[in-house]
Amino acid sequence: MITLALSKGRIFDETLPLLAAAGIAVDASIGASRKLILPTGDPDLRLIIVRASDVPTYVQYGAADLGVAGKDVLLEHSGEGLYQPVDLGIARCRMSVAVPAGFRYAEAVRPGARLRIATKYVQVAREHFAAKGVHVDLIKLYGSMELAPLVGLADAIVDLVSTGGTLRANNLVEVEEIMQISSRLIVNQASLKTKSARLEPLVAAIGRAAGSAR
Ligand code: PRT
Ligand code: MG
Repeated sequence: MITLALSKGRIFDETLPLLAAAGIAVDASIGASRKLILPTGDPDLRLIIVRASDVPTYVQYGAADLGVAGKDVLLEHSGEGLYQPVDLGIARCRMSVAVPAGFRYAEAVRPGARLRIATKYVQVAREHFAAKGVHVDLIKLYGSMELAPLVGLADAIVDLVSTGGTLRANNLVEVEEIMQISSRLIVNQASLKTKSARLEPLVAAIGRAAGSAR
């Protein structure tokens, strides 16, 4: 049995067409059910539904052979025991710095300055500001980062932006793009050896589906 870990929402929705193109049918309505283990058209392949940030952990420990995870999630994970063979090009967005409208960011990020940053992405934020020589106090949050600068918790946030609608709705301005983000297929390194006959063609087929989807 091969197990593929996915999170609900955009990753599930955007992975299904790739699986279909790779010859693996999944009943889309099943995603709305509360089941956490889902069958596919291939009796030898099942899906498990986990939190987006937990996908690398399930794959690392071999509880799932494969998974789909955002680059944002992978950068905050050790990556230990994981191969990242394919950029699927799905669930695209960017990781950016945002501040309240009117905050003079260009003046605030001078080398030697000090800033309070709220984010879920502390590793990326730490490296980004260290490279600029800016000291940061990082405040780890698990969601609704947009609120932090509005109530005085932080000067700025590092968060994912897609349409920009959430920032606009909260009177925040994107002042710096740190990187482009998309989701990757990740594979347990041991599984790739022990189940190579099954996994290699599957990884190749999903890779082809992703390549032709772009
Ligand atoms: O929601 P949950 O806490 O369970 O976990 P999660 O937010 O990590 O999962 P999910 O399913 O929301 O996101 C899964 C993956 O989708 C992320 O890891 C990203 O790689 C990718 N992705 C793509 C996004 C977005 N676009 C995105 N816009 N993840 C989150 N957002 C959020 C963003 O954090 C912000 O709050 O959407 C808001 C901004 O969207 P716009 O369109 O208003 O700019
Ligand atoms: Mg979310």
